[in-house]
Amino acid sequence: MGGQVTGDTGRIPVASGDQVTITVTSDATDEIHLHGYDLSAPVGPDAPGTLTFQASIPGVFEVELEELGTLLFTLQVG
Ligand SMILES: [Cu+2]
Repeated sequence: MGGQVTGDTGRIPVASGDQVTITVTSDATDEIHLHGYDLSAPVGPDAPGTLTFQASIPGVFEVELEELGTLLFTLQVG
């Protein structure tokens, strides 16, 4: 929002094998990108972006707004 990241930031832990849903809202049109899993979804003022997946790859992965190159948070699996 206004170029700032709000809400859950930092490192978010989930258990390996969990079903995970990431929802991002943004006042700018961009794309959510989860590194490692290489999943992406569009996000913008009209609709939130959502990624749903099984956390099958252990590790620490960045979730960013791809166009802006803005780090939203890191996902810790395992
Ligand atoms: Cu990326």
